[in-house]
Amino acid sequence: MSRYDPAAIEAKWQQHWDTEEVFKAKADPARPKYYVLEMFPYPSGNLHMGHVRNYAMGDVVARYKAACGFNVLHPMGWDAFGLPAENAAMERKIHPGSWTYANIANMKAQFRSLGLSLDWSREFATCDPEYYGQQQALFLDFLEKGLVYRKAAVVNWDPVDMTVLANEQVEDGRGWRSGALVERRELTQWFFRISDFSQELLSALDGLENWPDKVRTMQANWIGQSRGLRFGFALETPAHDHDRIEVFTTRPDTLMGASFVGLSPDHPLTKALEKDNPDLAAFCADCRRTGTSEEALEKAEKRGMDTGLRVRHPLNPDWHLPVWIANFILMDYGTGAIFACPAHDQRDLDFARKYDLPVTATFEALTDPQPIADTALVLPKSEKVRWINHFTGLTEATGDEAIAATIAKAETEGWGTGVTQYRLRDWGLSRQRYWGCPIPVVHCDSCGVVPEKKENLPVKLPEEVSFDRPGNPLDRHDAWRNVPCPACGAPAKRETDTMDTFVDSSWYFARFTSPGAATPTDRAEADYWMNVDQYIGGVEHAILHLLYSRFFARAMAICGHLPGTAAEPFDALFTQGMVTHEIYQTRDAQGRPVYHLPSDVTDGRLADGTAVETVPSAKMSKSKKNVVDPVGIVNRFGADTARWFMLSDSPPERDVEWTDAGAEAAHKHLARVWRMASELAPSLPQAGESSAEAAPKGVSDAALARLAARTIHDVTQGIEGFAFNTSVAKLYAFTAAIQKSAAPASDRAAALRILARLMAPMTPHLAEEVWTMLGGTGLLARLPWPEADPALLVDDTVTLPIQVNGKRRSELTVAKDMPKAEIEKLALADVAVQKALAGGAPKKLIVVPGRIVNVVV
Ligand code: ANZ
Ligand code: ZN
Repeated sequence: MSRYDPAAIEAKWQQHWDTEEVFKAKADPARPKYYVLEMFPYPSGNLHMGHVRNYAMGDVVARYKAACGFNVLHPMGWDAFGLPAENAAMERKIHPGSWTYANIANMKAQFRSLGLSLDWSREFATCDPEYYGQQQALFLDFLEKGLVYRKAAVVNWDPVDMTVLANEQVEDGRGWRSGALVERRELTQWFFRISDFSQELLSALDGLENWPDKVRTMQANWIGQSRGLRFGFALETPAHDHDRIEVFTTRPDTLMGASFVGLSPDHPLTKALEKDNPDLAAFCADCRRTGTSEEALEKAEKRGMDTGLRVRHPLNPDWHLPVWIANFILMDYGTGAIFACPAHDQRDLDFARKYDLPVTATFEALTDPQPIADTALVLPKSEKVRWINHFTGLTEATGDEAIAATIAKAETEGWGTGVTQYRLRDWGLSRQRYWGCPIPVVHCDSCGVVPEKKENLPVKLPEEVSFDRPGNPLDRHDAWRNVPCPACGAPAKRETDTMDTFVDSSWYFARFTSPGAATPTDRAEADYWMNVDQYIGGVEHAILHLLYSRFFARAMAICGHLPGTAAEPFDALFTQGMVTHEIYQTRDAQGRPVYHLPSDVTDGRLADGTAVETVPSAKMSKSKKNVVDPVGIVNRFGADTARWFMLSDSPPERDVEWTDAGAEAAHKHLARVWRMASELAPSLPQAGESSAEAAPKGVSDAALARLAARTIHDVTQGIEGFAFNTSVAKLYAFTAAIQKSAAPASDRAAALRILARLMAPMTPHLAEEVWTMLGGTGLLARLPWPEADPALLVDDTVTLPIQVNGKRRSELTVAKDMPKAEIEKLALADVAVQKALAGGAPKKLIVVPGRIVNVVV
């Protein structure tokens, strides 16, 4: 070989690793384990650069930890259920399964070309019946423990996709995929009881020290703890079996500013009233046309309707308040009813102004108090304010003090209770789709909902289905639906809802510990491999996926499928930045952007000379034509270049911009490393450094040995600290120094062998090649991590500035223990000093050892 040929090199080493099963993990209680996991991909069909970056990072960690002596588990699989497969089925008339598995085959080949140190023997797709059958077993265990249940609930209904959407799948009141306006419907759905774990999921965040703070904060906000008061307003005259309205408030201190009591359109009392009030029924029907999310309700215009009912204020039975239905009140938060204090809550104020309801302030600012106009006086709870006739007798106090005093009063007098409320709601998992894990229950007319027998699992999806109509094909698949009841044997019907795909990804990490087990996990394997030591993925999963996984780990522990110590399944989490690329655009006659492929742009112009605008560092997106295809890059430069560049330019947590120039520079560098090795190789005695030796040897040149030690140290620190870009920078510098070194060939070869070992986590193929070319034996992938000789890390030189007549003119790097006389000699020989002396002798020459040299001329 006369030039760097990544295609040949990479195929060769991938083959070696494969045949020697280097990355196959086996539990071994005698060895410390390390489980590194990157979030598994959705098999869309092709890898994108974001994947390459994500998996390159994971691979650095996996290979490094293996070299450090850990028994590493580094698995990969496919998050394979979900809507795109059904959409493809509809568009292309092909079965979702065929589409999915074809994509997996394609992507797997792309994965393999990257040379990742993955244990493919553990691979699974979540749409494999072996996987989802175990998920059904989990579901039945959860059912037995009361961790999953059925209830009627108001849901977001996507009328085009004909499915229920989670709140976060509703964007601006529209379905995230269909774009259709979402409606509210009441359906009986399955729910995981995640809200029972709110407190626990919140407080355990404190222990996750190796998670990014921003992720912990996002989770905490999502769980949304509020402390407040729960109490009731007595109805003046009972209506439809209701004699009081329970409310939840976080500001009980403002009770004297109550203006009205508000009910959600979905409140049971509202529903009772609707029956004999057609106007109210019409109003509520209208309200239900918006989504259920807080965001949707927040944005909608405030609307309401007076029910005509009146309630008594708990502090004064003669004080009567009207009861309104208001569209901004959620049914599944608190009690679905509120008391409104317009003076101190903006939503209430907007509402009160619109319907001309009273606005009564209960406190005012200490300095320069203003009357309430169109802006509510919402003060932070910790600020001191002046209270107006407060029923607890407070005058100047903070909101927190007033809240505490109010709750205490309510509890002593017995009309209310202090409570902690969470925003987190139970997780609705029912989806009316085909391409998901069937919920393993049967509906029987006499027995009700009957769990499928475990020996009948997996409940497999039927193969022959049609997607020619919207809705769930399982609903119209009679052969599949009609089954005998598992309890009484009478004709019954299968549940046709399938599980939310978030379920599939909430426990895959546990399944990887024993992917073939006949139960969800093999406890010995799970006990050995759990927890995931390092989890790596995109920040877009910072909330739901991680929260659901944390819930699942707890629920699985309750059912005995995981040890209790795995309740927090991910010891450390790293969220990487995006891969971006410039956008090239021109404008059409209307001024709208027209996008151009990078390949059509040369020096900022199109072929016809039109100048293009450049948008820097934009997220890659097909519609903007700024996507770089990893396959093309690997074909052109090799996987090592793609990996090296993805790791080199930015800190891993930040975005990195893909540029052609950057990729070319990375490639050139790797080619240089290869060339240096190939030039040195012939001159070496083929003695061989064996892979059994841990410590690098052979660099006798003092400067090179020192730099090698320093590089080992710094690269190691970079990897340990997830600062791969700094490791790469040190490797660049080390390469340049070896190239420039005048040390004997054997020294430079030894230095290059160290370089290869340090590069192995990043560019594993080239590293193996260089190692072998320079006489290393065995696979680098099995070689221990080099250790720096601590003696060589001690810096024993010092740099002294040289001042001439008080001005810094030069500097001198000398050994720390160099005698004064020698330093004087060197200083006088300095070019700048000679120039200043102009042939004469200095008036004075002062050497302050370790600090400075002063010359007076
Ligand atoms: C009276 C009040 C006075 C309130 C005031 C706020 C300010 P967080 O902090 O988010 O928990 N609320 C209660 N249940 C609701 C529901 N189901 N839908 C919509 N709003 C609801 O919010 C709690 C506050 O939001 C509660 O405190 C209640 O209004 C409202 F100056 O009660 B407050
Ligand atoms: Zn039955």
